[in-house]
Amino acid sequence: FPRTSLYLNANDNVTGLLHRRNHDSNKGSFGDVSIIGGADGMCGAAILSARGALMSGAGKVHVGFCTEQTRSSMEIDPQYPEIMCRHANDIEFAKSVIAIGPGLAHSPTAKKLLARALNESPCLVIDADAINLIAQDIQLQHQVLKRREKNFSTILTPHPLEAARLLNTDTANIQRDRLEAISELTDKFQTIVILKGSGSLISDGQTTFINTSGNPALATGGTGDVLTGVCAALLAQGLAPIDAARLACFVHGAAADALVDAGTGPIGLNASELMPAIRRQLNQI
Ligand code: NPW
Ligand code: AMP
Ligand code: MG
Repeated sequence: FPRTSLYLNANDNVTGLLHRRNHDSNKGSFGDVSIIGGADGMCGAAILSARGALMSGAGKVHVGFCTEQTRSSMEIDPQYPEIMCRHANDIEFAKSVIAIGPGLAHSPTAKKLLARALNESPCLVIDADAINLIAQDIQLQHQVLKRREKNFSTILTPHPLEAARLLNTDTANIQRDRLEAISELTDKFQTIVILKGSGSLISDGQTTFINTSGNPALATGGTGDVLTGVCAALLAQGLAPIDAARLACFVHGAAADALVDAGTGPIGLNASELMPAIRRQLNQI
């Protein structure tokens, strides 16, 4: 028997999670997101997360690039100059919602930044290489657990191979029983978990949702980085972590479904094209 209650994550279940904007609201009302990642050669991953956050309604978006130099690898995102680019050391970890991992790599600097984020950031999305670093380091795993004691919010977003690394197993074993895998992940890390893939699962350990949107057009580099930015933006706009996680999964998948219906996929849909469609979903829902 499943150890948690199981629900579908469909249009009807996510409607109303993101409230209508007050007429007199300002950018401060919609929070501040900082993406930490984008080591040399993978700048794009952090940029995709930042754009995903911007297009999902965050009030302000920063990227902190994790380079070995003290300077940022990019001064500006030319396509979206709204995004503020700097070195990760110059991000205020305690003040904004932090999403760490896209293109972070495994350098000593990456590990230090992750330890800081785990300690200092009250609201944190952990993805990609941040997950891989945690999987390899028991100290970092303890730091994840400590966040629960401090009442800090955490969303962990592994794909099946990242989940396998966290549970010291292989992808086939994760995919054989995904409900069991997510239950082991919530038990082990005491966080909200999104186990990505066809029919992403979202769980807080008590309740598990099966996402109903999405299709294989999403099976292309960068779509997970976008999802991380969407999660962070929804947290910044005040959603509870479980609600941010499931609304993000739903609109991310629904955007891909709408694009495929319009003929922009499944072949050749790319992560950049997904973002305007996510924005449309968020405004329609
Ligand atoms: P296979 O091939 O089936 O054995 P990795 P990554 C598996 C950054 N990126 N169901 C599958 O394994 C990221 O942010 C940068 C089953 C797949 O080949 C990270 O920092 C980009 N299996 C870094 O690269 C754009 C599944 O996992 C393997 C699965 C490495 O991240 C791309 C890949 O996992 C990328 O986002 C599923 N649903 N999904 C940029 N533009 O800068 C995945 N797998 O080896 O951890 O590599 O995910 O690419
Ligand atoms: P990542 O592997 O981190 O880039 O994340 C890939 C994103 O695409 C996740 O949100 C997955 O749930 C989604 N995705 C990948 N393949 C599929 C698929 N076949 N069906 C639905 N969603 C998928
Ligand atoms: Mg990824």
